[in-house]
Amino acid sequence: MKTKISSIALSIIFLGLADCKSSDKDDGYRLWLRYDQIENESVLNDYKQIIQNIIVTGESPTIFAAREEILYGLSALFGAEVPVNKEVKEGCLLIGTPESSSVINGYFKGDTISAIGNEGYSIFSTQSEGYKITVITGNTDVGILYGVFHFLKLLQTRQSIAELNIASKPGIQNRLLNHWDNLDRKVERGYAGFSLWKWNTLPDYIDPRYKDYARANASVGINGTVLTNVNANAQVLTPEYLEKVAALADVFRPYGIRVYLTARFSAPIEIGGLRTADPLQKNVIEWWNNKAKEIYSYIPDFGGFLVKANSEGQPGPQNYGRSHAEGANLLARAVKPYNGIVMWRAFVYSNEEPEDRAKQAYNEFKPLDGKFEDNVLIQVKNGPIDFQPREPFHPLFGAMEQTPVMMEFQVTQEYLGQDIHLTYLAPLYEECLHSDTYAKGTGSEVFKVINGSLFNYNETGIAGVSNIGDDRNWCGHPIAQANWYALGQLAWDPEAASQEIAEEWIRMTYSNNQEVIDTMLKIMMISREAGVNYRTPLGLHHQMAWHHHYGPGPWIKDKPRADWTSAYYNKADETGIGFDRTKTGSNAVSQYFSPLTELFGNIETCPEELLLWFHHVPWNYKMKSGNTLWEELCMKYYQGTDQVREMQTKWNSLEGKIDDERFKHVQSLLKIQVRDAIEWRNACLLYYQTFSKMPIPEKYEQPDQTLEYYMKVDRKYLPGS
Ligand code: GCW
Repeated sequence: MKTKISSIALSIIFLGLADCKSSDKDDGYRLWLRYDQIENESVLNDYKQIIQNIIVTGESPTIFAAREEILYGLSALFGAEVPVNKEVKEGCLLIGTPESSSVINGYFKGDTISAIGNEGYSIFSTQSEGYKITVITGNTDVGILYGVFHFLKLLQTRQSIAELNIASKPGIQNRLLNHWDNLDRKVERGYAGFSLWKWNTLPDYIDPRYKDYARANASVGINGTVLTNVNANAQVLTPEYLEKVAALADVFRPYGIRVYLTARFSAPIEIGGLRTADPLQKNVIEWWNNKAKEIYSYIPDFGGFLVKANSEGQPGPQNYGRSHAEGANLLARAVKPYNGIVMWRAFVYSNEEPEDRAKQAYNEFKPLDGKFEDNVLIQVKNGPIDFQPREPFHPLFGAMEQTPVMMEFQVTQEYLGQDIHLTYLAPLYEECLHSDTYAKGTGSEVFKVINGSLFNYNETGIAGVSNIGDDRNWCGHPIAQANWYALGQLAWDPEAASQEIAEEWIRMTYSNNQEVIDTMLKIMMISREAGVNYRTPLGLHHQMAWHHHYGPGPWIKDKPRADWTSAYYNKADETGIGFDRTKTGSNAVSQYFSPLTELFGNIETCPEELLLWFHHVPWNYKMKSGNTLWEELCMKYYQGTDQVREMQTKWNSLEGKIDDERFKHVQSLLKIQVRDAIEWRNACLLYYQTFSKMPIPEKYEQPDQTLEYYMKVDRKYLPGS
């Protein structure tokens, strides 16, 4: 799928020289599209030698967007305007499709450019009539826009542009953000302010930010956005709102971004005046068909629907005794004439069933494989519970041969410190994407499921639950921008390495100074593991406080639903701790392919990082290190707090090397994170200790508060819940 030839590691030529003075202020608004002037004279001169003038051919809103970006980006980076030419001369940056430029056409002799499809691009250095030139091309205008962003990235990350030969195309078709944004602008699990969408002033007022949002997404290849919360409100499907949605779609369209909406299954009742939403009833079918027609009259390239049905109180086909397939197909048929898709979420677990929650989605959907219309994708969270700091991959990846399964990652940090803790999530994404499902033997990794190559899916997709709000810096925590960036990069190339993505992002967003890069890389690359260690090491999960999910709450029990409590998941008692998902327990291991069933199912071979996910383990069980389980648990929790302190020390060393504004912001947040990590560690260990009855080894700093103290911590009014 991927034919990317440039490698940041290979072609970095210019290192050193900080681009930022410590007195600089940067509020983070520009994200990774800062285009600060290149300060290193020799680098700048080399670039200016190669790019002396520009030609952009073609006429379309997308080409205009590409032209605006390249002119703005280059003049900002160069500190001088680059002249726009009509004819090719020495040092020309020639941009266009083979159709719009006869010179470019000459290189491809009338053929479309194979290997880059209809969204990819090619960037190459070449000669035209004796002049050295650089070409950015694609088969489509949006391919060119992506190429322009890639080219600007080369300059922003100070790579050589002398001998370019780059071809790149996306590995996944539908690359989306999911906004859990409500119509009152509150964002479910959103921590970066209110929703960007100002429904009350749309469609008349177009906030300039909408365009910057589109630019940022296009720069990482995101081509779709679901505007509304999966806990859906049917009102968004009324004409009053469709007009507003259409206005947003108009802003996003030049940037290759389609809009999607969440469909509330009971909409025919709530806004249509019907008595039922039964998917097999004629009037319900008609209602959705008409609704789709109406939506497309407002938004001709509307992407389709995302649906959460029969999950956590949302209505769905099962209310009428119908299956998920019958529900999904109803909507799929309605949007099919217009090339729309339906993304039907597999995040379901029943109120009534006593079955292990981790097993329920598979049990529900596996029997429906092959029963869906061909424009339905099943959207599956990365793990079988719910975006925990660490989960094994969801067993539905690999289980659905005939129905496309798409990925849902959470970019917003619901369980990983929200907008306060520094957590770079790409290592989590990478771990999941590279997990081998063994669906067709060794080498059946999750990324091959979602890029469609394993089962030849006709549609492929990936979605990230957005962490964006109207905070000036978009994502709350300054480093959280990296998670938005990484989601886009992995959607484009699901095999990309999290560390390379981080390096690019640091270079563009902070500095090309090697010391800054090295330091920030170390902090970012350890941050997710640190977060696992101080919250839920060794496969523990769902130990967070009730409702807001921010702090610790391993003692949570006796709530209306057992599977919303921590005790349900830790199963801590005098004999040990952990959830038995082997044959003697819930047998969730049987949902995986062999050899994983056996590997996970055997306490001796189960990876220790998932041990308590799959096993109830005695407190004095001997771990590979020689420690007992209790000692190992203590060791991990203390390692977690040490790692955060290490992150803090490293960050402090950046003072004066990056701008003061963001330096101080992260510095302050890290102080809170250290405090919180200690709270997590102490609270969890003190609680588990009531069962293990073993001491926290003396070599560790002992908790300075009692369990009762931690149990009384009551955070009120946290955002997002
Ligand atoms: O992660 C959980 C959240 C809910 C969310 C749900 C889901 C939108 O706590 O707030 O609801 O999952 O993914 O549907």
